[in-house]
Parts: sequence; structure tokens; C-alpha cells
Amino acid sequence: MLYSLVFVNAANHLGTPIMPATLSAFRPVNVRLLCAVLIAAAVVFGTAFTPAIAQDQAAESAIGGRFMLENHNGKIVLDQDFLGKYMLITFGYTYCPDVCPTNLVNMSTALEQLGDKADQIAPIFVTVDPERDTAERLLDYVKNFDERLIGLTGPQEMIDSIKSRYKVFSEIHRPQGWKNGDYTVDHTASIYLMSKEGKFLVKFAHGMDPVEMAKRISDFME
Ligand SMILES: [Cu+2]
Repeated sequence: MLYSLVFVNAANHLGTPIMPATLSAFRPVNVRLLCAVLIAAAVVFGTAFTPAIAQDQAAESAIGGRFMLENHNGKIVLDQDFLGKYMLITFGYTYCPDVCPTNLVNMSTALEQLGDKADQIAPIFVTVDPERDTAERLLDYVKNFDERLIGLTGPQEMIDSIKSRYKVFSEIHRPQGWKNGDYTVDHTASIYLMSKEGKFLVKFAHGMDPVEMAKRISDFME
């Protein structure tokens, strides 16, 4: 409860609420309402975005926006804290068997390729599984890749908010017979590059060659 209050107070302190649902966090009825809204949004986005290039570009330029999350050191961070850096951001979960480790190894390799230019980048991993991915767990996890990698978690509603802003979808699967209610999470596996002003630049597909990724990132830099 204290945890959620910190976020609510922080949201109030900002003056401009990041999302209206924040203030009603953890009331079951509103969680259901939020879920309904998200499902409705998924249906709308799923059908409205036809392959027309103009519409694709409009959809992509809308990627990104404000967020308030907790970093792997337990500190609350805002999107504004990353202004002035290129955010290289991906979404996943620490129990992910292959997709996330591949993405994070590739991101780390791309950072190495960029050399000094990587100083201009904030590499970020946002969990879509905040129930299991605490700040402590993320701290242990990101250490396995690159020391510059920043793990972000937060209350479910804050995670839902950033997922919606980045058009990221995830779905929990609970295979029959798995003990202790263990589960896997299917999720969007793209890597997004955002400008120093927080605007969407480009999306890299999962599995893209990290040397090519580094080159594409470098092309965006002054
Ligand atoms: Cu994953």
C-alpha cells in the first residue's frame, strides 16, 4: 500500500496526471474498468491500423510518451529523466527463456559497437511481469548483460500505461500441470529507439543483427 501511495503522491506532485486511473489504483472495480478500456483499445487498434503507409506512420509517430516507473535500484523515474539521451527500450520479463535474453545480448552488443557514442544512449528493459519482476530481481537480471542497462518495473497500472503508450501487448499463459501456478508471457519483442526529446525514431525487429542495429542508431545521431 505504501508503495502505491508513493506513486499516487508522485503523480499528484507532477501536477499533470500521467493517467487518470492512477488515483483509483488498486480498487478492483476500476481495475476491471481499465482492463475493459485496454481490451477495447486493443480491438480498435487491431482493426483500425490497415497496412496503408500513412496510417502506419501515424501510428508509429504516436509511440512513446510519459511514464513513471521504478528502476532496478528502487528509485522512481520519469520519462523526463531520460530527456537528452536516446532511449533504446524493450519490453519483456526476467523469466523469459529466450526472446528477452536474445534482445538484451543484442542491445549490449550494439552498445559495444557504438563505443563512445553509446554514452548518449539509455538502454532500458521494462518488465511486462511486475508481479514477479521486483526491482531487486531486475537488478540481479540486468547485471547479466550490460552494466548500463536499466531495468524498470512498477505497479501493474503503470506498466499497463507504458505498454499502451508503446503499443506493446503481452499475454500470460499458464500451461496445465505447471507447479506453483508458474506461467510464461508472450510479448511484443521489438526494440524501440527514441530521440533525445522522447520522440519515436525507429523500431528494430527481434533478432536483428546487432552490428546493423548499431549502424542504424549511429545514423540517427548528430
Ligand atoms: Cu521475453
